[in-house]
Amino acid sequence: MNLKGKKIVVIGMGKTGLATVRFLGTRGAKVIATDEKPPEKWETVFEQIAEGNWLTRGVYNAGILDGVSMVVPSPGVPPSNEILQAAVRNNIPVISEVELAYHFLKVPILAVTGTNGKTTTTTLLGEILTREGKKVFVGGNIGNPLIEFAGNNQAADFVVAEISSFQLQWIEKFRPFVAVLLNITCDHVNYHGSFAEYRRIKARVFENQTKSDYAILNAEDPEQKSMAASIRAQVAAFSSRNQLPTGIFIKDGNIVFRNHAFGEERYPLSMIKIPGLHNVENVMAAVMTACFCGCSRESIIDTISQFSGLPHRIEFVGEKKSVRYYDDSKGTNVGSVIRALDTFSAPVILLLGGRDKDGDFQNLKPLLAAKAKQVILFGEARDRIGSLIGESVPAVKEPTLQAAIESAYKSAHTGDVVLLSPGCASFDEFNNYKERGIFFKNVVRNL
Ligand code: UMA
Repeated sequence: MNLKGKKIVVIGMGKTGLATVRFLGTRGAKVIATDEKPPEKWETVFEQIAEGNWLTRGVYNAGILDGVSMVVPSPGVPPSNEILQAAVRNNIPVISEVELAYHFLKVPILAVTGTNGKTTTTTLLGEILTREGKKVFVGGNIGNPLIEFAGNNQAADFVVAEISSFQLQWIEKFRPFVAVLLNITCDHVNYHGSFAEYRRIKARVFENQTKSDYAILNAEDPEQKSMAASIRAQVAAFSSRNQLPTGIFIKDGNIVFRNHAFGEERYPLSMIKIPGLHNVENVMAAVMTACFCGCSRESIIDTISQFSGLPHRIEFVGEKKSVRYYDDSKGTNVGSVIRALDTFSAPVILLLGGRDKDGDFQNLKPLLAAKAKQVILFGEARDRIGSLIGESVPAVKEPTLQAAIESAYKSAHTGDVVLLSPGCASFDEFNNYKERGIFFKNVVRNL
C-alpha cells in the first residue's frame, strides 16, 4: 500500500488514532486528524508529533472529506458516524487500523476474537509462545495498537492479536494465520445496530483465510454452527461438553487434542488454575493455537499451570465476615455475567448495572433464580435491568456502585459470595472497567 502524498483522515485521537497518525506520517501521507472532542481534550497528538505540513487538524464533520483518499476510524467510532457514512456514500475507502497494519505486517497473525475471554486467551497464548522461546508481539484490543508494531522493526515470530468487532468492522484483506472465535453472545448492539450484524462482523475474522490457515471454532456455540461451511481455512473445533472426532475436548480428566497432522496429545485438566468452564474453553483455544505454532507439551503445561488469570475477571478480592468478594468488572455483557454466575456454587449477591449496551438481561432470569440470593441494581441501567429480570430474584436498586457495595455488605451472611459482574459498560461513573474494578476493590477492602 503506497501512502506517499495521500490525503488520509484519521478519526478519534485516542490510543489508536495517535499511533495511526504517527505511522502515516512516517510513510509520507498527508494526515488530517479529527475528533468529536474539542482539540484541548485530545490526547497530545500535536505536542508529541512535530506538526508539519503533513499533519493538520480537521473539523469533525462530513465536509472534512474533500480530496481525501482514505479514512481510518478509531475502533470506538460507530459505523453510523456521519463522516463514515459520507465516506461510504462517496466511495472513499474506510479501513480500520488493524487492516492498515495488516498491509505492512511481515509476521504471521494469531487473532483471537469472541464476545468473552479474548484478553485471557490472548495473554495466555502470548505467554505459552514466549515460554517456547518464540518472540511475540501481543497487541490489538488488549491495548497496544498493531499499527505501532507495524511501524517498527517487527522483531517477532508471531503477532498475537486480540481483535474486537469494532476492529473487524472495516477490514478488507486482514488475514490471520490462526483465527480463534471463542463465543458469540449479545453485545455492542448499540454500536453495530443489531445482534445479527454483530455476529456477521465477528465471522469476518475468517473471511480472507486460505487453506494454509487455521480457523478455531467453538463446537458448542449455537451462533457458530453455520459458519464452518463458508470457511476456507482448516477448521479445528473445541468443545468443553462433548467429545469430538478431531479438535480439542475433555476426556477422563484430560484435555485431549486430536488432529490428523499433529496426532494426539493429552493435557491434565488439573493444570488449569483459573476458575470456570469458560476458562477451560479459553485454555483449549490457546492450547490448539499453540500446537499449530509448534509449541511443545511442556511449554503449554508449564505456562498454564502458572497462569493465575487477569485482574477484574472473577478476581478474588478478599473475605469480610466470612463473605467472599469477587471483582468481575470486565464482565460488561450478559454472556459474561452468565459465565461468572456459573462459576459459583455458594449463594451469590450480584451487583449488576452501569451504562447499558442494550443487553438482553431477560436471559439471566433462570440462572439468577438458581444461583443468586439477591441482585443489587446500580447506576444508569438499574431501572431497565429491573424491568427485564422481573421477579426472578429479590432485587434492590442503588444509584451508585459505592451504595451497591454497602448494601451488599449489609445483606450478606456467612458463606455468601458478593460478585461485581455488572453486565454493563462503566462509563456512567468511571472512565473504564479497570477504574471501576479498582474502585470496587478499594471500597471492599475498607468495609
Ligand atoms: N471518538 C470520536 N468519535 C466517535 C467515537 C470516539 O471522535 O464517534 C474519539 C473520542 O473522543 C476519543 C477517541 O475517539 O478521543 C477514542 O477512540 P477509541 O474509543 O477507539 O479508543 P482508543 O483509545 O483508540 O482505544 C481503542 C479501543 N477502544 C475501543 O474499542 C472503544 C481499545 O479497546 C483498544 O485497547 C485500543 O484501541 C488499542 O487497540 C478498549 C475497549 O473497550 C479496551 N474495547 C471494546 C471491548 O473490549 O469491549 C471493543
